Amino acid sequence: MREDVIGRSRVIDTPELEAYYAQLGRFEAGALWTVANDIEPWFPRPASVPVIWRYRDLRPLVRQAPALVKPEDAGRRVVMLVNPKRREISAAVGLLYTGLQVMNAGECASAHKHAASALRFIMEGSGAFTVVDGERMTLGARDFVLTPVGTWHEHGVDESGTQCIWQDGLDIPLVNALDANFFTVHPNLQQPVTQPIDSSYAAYSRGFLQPAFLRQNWKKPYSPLLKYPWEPTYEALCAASRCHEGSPYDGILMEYVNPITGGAVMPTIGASMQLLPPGLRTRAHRHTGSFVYQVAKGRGCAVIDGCRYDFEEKDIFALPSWSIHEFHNASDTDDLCLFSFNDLPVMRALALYQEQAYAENGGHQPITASA
Ligand code: GTQ
Repeated sequence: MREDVIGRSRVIDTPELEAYYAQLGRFEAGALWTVANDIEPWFPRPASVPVIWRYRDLRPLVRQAPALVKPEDAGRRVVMLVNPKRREISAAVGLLYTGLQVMNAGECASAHKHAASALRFIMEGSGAFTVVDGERMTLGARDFVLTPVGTWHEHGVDESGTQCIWQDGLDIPLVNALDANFFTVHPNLQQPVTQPIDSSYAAYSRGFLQPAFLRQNWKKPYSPLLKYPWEPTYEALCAASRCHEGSPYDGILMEYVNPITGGAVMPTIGASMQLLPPGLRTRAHRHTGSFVYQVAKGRGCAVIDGCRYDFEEKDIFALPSWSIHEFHNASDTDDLCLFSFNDLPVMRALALYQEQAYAENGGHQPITASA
């Protein structure tokens, strides 16, 4: 769209200019003023749109996958969640990927590593495990686990377990946008377990106590703690909510952190769990950064750029950068907990983080449509 503002491109094309553009094109060149207003928007204009993926729609299809493909043939048997405006890069929102992985009892995927960083949030089933650089972790519903950049990892379910479904979150589109992705299959397809089960959790799980014998040796750019189980997470949220109001925009939001730095769990991906007490409606705001949410507990709605998205437990939704959003716990009796992961570590490292409160209507935005 043509803008008529001094300081912006406002050239009116003529046949002479069109001919000039054609000449430039012959030499892989172009006139900046033909695209300047598009490539330098006044504020972020995300390609991604808000999307909600309802678990009741997807669960039967995810559960169908094991009858159709074997994990050893699929590599990873995953139903990916794709933003309709980001199909060409398989992103859920911005430069973040997400998918639902399903594994039957007794199945295990081959070990591999990649430059992309990954996380899992367990949705259902028992007996799931993941092995990361020789450490085997047992996983239950709503546990959060990291498989950071460059780590050998594989996932499976014990013979004695049940079919498991978990959400994968990765920065694949980001790493590909930077032309920096590598992928290696483990030479033995399975890696040896070299440490006691859940050993990083044993050492690092009490944030206010740090293992002095370990932390001085930790030089990696991600958290040495790889598993963040649900029970202590929920306990911490409930304890904080008894004493604090929380943020007007996010309620009682707790970031999963690298216990050594207090910063994000991985260099490119941050993650949080937030509690919104019964009936709470947050104020609207917007900020840079793309977010993928999963409803860990309860039900409610998000209002994103005026459109209302009602959600239930295990639904997943995408919040594009700079979209005005607010949350509402629809229950008067039950907590609402939202798990989310995001690209905030990238935004912050590149000095691109911006935040703005929505000022009208007591901080709430008008709802113009329902998804
Ligand atoms: O398990 O590392 O959903 O590499 C997509 C790509 C999971 C994984 C996905 C992956 C993985």
